[in-house]
Amino acid sequence: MPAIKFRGVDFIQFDSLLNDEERLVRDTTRKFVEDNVIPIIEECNRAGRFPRELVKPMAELGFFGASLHGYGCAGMGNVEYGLVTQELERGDSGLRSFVSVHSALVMYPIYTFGTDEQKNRWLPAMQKGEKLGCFGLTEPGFGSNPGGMRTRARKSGKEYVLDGEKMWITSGSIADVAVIWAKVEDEGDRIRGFLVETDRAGFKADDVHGKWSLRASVTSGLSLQDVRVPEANLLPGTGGLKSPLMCLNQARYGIAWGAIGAAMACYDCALQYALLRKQFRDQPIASHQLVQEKLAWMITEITKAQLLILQVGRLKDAGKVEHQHISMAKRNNVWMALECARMSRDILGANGIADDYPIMRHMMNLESVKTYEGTHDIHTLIIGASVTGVDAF
Ligand code: TGC
Ligand code: FAD
Repeated sequence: MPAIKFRGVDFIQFDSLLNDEERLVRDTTRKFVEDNVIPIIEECNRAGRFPRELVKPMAELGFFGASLHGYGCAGMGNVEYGLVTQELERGDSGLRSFVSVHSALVMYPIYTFGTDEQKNRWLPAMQKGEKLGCFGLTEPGFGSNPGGMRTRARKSGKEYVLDGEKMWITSGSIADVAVIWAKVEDEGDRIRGFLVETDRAGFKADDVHGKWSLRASVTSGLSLQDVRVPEANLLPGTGGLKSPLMCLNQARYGIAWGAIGAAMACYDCALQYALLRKQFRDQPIASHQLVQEKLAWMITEITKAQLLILQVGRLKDAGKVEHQHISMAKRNNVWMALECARMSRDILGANGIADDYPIMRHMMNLESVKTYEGTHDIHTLIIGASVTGVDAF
């Protein structure tokens, strides 16, 4: 089989719904991925290696904090930002994950909840990729229910002392700063966010090994034992679970676009393969109705997913988006992408399990994407609560 090269996916002239800047950002990111990610990603995936050499070029293209204004950030619209994550995830979910966490879960809370001093210290350096961030919400015992967290902060003179464990933290061991969510004992256990430099005494990050998913992304457990930070490290605008959930809205939005990228990679690969691969009477497998049914399902679902997230993006630009809209897009688009990966893998037969093709890697990555940032079922319940007015958590 000749090598299969991605050709882009657009069934209903979706491009005509984008403006010139949006198409330009999409095309620039696509070229970056084609030139820099595709040639190395299978090796990174095999080796379990995060391609750190891509951090600087991604910074130069304005991918970090892309939708923020000032501090050297690109000030992109939400659809432009989404198209960046779509293209990055067409390369690999792990790379998109790195950008999502750095931008939406670390730069965004500093930008939204931080002091001028915190913003000036961290945002320009993070935009340039000179400093990296991670986001510590999940704990070993509290994933879907972060409000149960055990991590505590207590005031001691002009410092806070943090104690606790965080688990499954993307970029944990490569980060310079961690946004740590903790209950503040002196404030009746109110949840607040802290900027914790990762070289502080008592802070430790240990990587999770043996992952079959997101192998090109670093995932760590964090331990904080009597970690002292100055009171100036508290993010003053944070207060309650609502604050980390506001960050999650930003990241979930990017994931809903990103999943389309992974689906497109799988679908386009399967389509090209089906036209080349011959079985029975020397005919391509694309000529069989059962194969066409799979391709038709995939292109229909990809197209519906594009329209859903585009509308959510337009609402976000207009300041009208609600978190349940983002939940619907994250839930639907990641499910859709995982189904596309499974169908595409099937179309490639035995070749589908080998890393000569990107499909199995995307499928394994998407298993994590289905779980993180709110599991599929948690988003079902968020939508359910929105339409019924009744919480079923
Ligand atoms: P609940 O009582 O419903 O809400 C607490 C307060 O927050 C408000 N709220 C939100 N605000 C903004 N955005 C949202 N999405 C919000 N959802 C709820 C809510 O109105 C309330 O406000 P107030 O003023 O009344 O205090 O909280 P709950 O404890 O019942 O939990 C709700 C639930 C289950 C939906 C929530 O905890 C949840 O979303 N759980 C999933 C956890 C999760 O997504 N974790 C992600 C960790 S980070 C990660 O996975 C990074 S992966 C790497 C990558 O991105 O690539
Ligand atoms: P659980 O909450 O234990 O859920 C297990 C199962 O029970 C799921 O199917 C879930 O849907 C179901 N369930 C739970 N509650 C209910 C309910 N009320 N009703 C019905 N079903 C329910 N977290 C961070 O803070 N920062 C990160 O950077 C980060 N990166 C991650 C990277 C990777 C690769 C992974 C896999 C996870 C990452 N996470 C991160 C953690 C992620 O957000 C959690 O894994 C996720 O929120 C789910 O929590 P859990 O794994 O503890 O599963």
